[in-house]
Amino acid sequence: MACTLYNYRQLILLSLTVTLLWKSTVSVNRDNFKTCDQSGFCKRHRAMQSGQSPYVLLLDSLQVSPTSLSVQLLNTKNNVRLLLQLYGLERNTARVKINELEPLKPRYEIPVGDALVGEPKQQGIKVLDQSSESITVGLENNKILLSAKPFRIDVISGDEPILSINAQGLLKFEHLRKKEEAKVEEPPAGPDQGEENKDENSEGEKDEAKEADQSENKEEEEPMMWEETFKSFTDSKPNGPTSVGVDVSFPGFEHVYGIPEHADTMALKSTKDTDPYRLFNLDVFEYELYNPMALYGSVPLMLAHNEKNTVGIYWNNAAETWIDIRSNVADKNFFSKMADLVKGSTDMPQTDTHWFSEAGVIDIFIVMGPTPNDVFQQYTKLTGTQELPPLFGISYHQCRWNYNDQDDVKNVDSTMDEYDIPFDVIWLDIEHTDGKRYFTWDSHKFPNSVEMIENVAAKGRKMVTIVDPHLKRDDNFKVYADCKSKDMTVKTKEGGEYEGWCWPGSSSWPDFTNPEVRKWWSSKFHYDEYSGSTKNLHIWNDMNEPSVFNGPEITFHKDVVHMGGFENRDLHNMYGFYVQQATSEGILERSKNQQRPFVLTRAFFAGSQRFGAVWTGDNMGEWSHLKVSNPMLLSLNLAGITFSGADVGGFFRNPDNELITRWYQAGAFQPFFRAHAHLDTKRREPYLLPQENMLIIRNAIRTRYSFLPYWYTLFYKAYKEGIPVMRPLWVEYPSDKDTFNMDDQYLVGSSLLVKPITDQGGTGTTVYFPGKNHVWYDIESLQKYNGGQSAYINAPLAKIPVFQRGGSIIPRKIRVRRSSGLMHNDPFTLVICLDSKGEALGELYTDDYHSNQHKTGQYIHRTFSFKNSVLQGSNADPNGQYKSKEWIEKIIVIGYMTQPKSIQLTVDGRVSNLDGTYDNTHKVLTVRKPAVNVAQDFIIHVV
Ligand code: NBV
Repeated sequence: MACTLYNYRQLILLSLTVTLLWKSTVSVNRDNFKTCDQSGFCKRHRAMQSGQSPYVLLLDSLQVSPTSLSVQLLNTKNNVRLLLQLYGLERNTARVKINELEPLKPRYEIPVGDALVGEPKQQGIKVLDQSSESITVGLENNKILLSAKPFRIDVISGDEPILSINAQGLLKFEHLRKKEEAKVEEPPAGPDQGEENKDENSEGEKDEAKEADQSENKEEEEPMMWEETFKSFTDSKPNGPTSVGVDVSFPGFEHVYGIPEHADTMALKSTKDTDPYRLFNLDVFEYELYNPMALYGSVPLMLAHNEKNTVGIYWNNAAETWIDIRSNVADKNFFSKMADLVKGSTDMPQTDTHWFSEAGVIDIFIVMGPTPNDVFQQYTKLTGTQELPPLFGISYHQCRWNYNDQDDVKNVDSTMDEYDIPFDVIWLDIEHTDGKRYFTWDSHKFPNSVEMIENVAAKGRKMVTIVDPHLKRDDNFKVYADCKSKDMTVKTKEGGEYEGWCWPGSSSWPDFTNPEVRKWWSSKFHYDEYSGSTKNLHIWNDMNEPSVFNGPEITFHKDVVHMGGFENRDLHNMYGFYVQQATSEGILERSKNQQRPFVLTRAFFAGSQRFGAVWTGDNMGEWSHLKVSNPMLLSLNLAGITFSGADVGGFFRNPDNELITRWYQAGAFQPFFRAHAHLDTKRREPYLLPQENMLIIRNAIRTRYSFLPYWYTLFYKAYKEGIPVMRPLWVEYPSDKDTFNMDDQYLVGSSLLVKPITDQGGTGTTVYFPGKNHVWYDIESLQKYNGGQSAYINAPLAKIPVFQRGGSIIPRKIRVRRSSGLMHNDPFTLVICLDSKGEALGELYTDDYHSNQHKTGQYIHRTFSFKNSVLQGSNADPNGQYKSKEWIEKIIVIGYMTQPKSIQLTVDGRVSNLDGTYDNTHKVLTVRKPAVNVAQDFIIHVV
């Protein structure tokens, strides 16, 4: 009865607020989200005309230190001065920061240690040339030219410009001002300020200042500067206009990538006929595909790539940001393309981008490559690499909204076993709680959560519960009462507790931007605080954009106040980042920093990769959403967030048997692999499907498990070096133009080529095999394909087109068990695909798969090479000291052309003979039981 009553109340509470969200069964309710035209600052920046920059560098103010320079920038229209700082940073990276010289109060900057993992290491710069018009500095092999009038920055690599800032003259810096100052008719602040400046400044500056005084062009008051209304919401804008923006051009580049999260192609499109790409973390119900609307997370990192170079910029700003893109190639109309064809025009391609944020400062990191891997390393030096997940994290996850009670969990767990379908984690969504009070359990449905979790864990599995950041405003709810009494919630602009609506009804939100609040939140995961939890329980953060049902654009009002008096406007895109950070630190702390946490988040920002996994939110059980999952994940991977996935099966709607089967096949080759479904959908655990589909899905999951050693090694590389696990083809084949737009096939590491079937009724697909001298082998049929060409691959329902590169050695575990936890000590099979020279290389990383001891040397990193019929296993890293029970059970050499006479193993100087078989039809040599421990050096001679 209590339960019915509760549901009824809940229903009423939510019906008022959520109907809007729930009403649409077709697609996103666009009315809930701003267009550029409805956003004052977006409109103002977008309206700017190129070639009219009022900014000049005051070179007389130049100050140079060994690693940086600073120089003032004058806006000749309003006489406001900015300070530009240019830093040389390690690894071919530069930083350009522009702030007001004398802001009325400090403008928001993301604290160092948050998005940026630490203070970036500076590196020497050299002034190469200096005149009254420009200054040129050298940084490693690149030159950075700062021109004074009009102000622009050009980055030159060798002799070629690769990036320019303000070349279009779109720099706009809305200085902080008092409201009275800004009236249209008032005389500008210029003359007074000019007087002051005269005393302080040198000759050259006086001239500029004089020019500014004489300028007729006063900064005008424009609509929406001091207040903005969207639907029934008024944004009070107590600080008035505060936005910043500038253009960044990539001469020589036709392709740009990154800036997730958008449900769009991997190669970004011109926004000439659309809104700009928007970065503003939002809960977008039933999101639309192939448009630049904002989604749950934001990483303001853009990469530009051509046959010779890869460069990138990281826009270190957490406010709402829009990015316009223009391309002299894509934006050409039909007639000029025809004219080019006739003239044989060789116009250099160029992509022009225009970035603008509602608040903060301009803080651009230029990562200068020149290779894709250089860019990944440069960027992850700044924001951190992907934290190494525990092995269960990259295994298969079984989720739905909701597993109803303990019996349900037990049932799913045992039925998966009955059908021999491996899985590692079973998840509990919001219904497991006592009335959406996170950290609690519904005592009727989950009377003994510890027993439930430990039963699941007995098979090497884990559980995950959801913990959202909204707190039910109920004084009897411990977490809320504590948060309130400690005065830790986000505040209204008047200073009261901010209240909004979410799942529990009336809710408040802890101010996660405050490190003290994060510490407090972390403590809530300690075993004595989160009762009913155990070490085998991990966490899922949802709704952390944050989602506020009755807020503007379903999120916080922009004028809500965080620590230090900063508005949500200043830092909105960091909120979700902090939620995951605090959660992950809590899970880490509860084990006294011994165990790796697993935390999934929906909202994210640059650097979120340090705290766990990300998923692409509420997709739909439709073919188009399966298809878009690849470009969405590729964009995330390019932007450092490599541990990412999409709900397998699609969250909304009921996918048919074919779609869900194909989705599992795709998910099995994506980094984070979790099936999930909406509360209203039909149950769809794999064993509920017709046998044909169940068997295919089981096979896809088992294939994932067999490749776990390879995935784990790739995640280690991502953790160590920042190289993404899931890669566009151009990352490995940077000069192959044909790959620049490819986002329906991709590479896992450098050795697996994957092209999942994403079309209804698809029975085959054309696969492009990159690398002119490469060969590729179908992982099942072992059929060989030459690189540098496309081939049609038959792919009936049971087939996943996946190919191993000739020249690679992939470690696998062929004996798949119920969970990866039960496979920890199982032996490896080395699958060697030979290249055209009969050679191959590979590596393997292993450790205890769950603790942090790998950070103190408890790991093993091995390399394998096959050359001249000799396989050699050696240590890749002498610092790795882990004692593993794992051993090498089998070696399969594909593409070995002659039947061998004998196979000899040498370990520690001792020689023994090994058994082998040879399949002459497929040219496959199988070597049995070398039985060497994974940490041992060995040599195998095939004679
Ligand atoms: O917690 C319920 C769901 C969750 O299952 C989903 O994965 C999240 O993206 N959550 C959103 C809230 C409700 C969405 C309609």
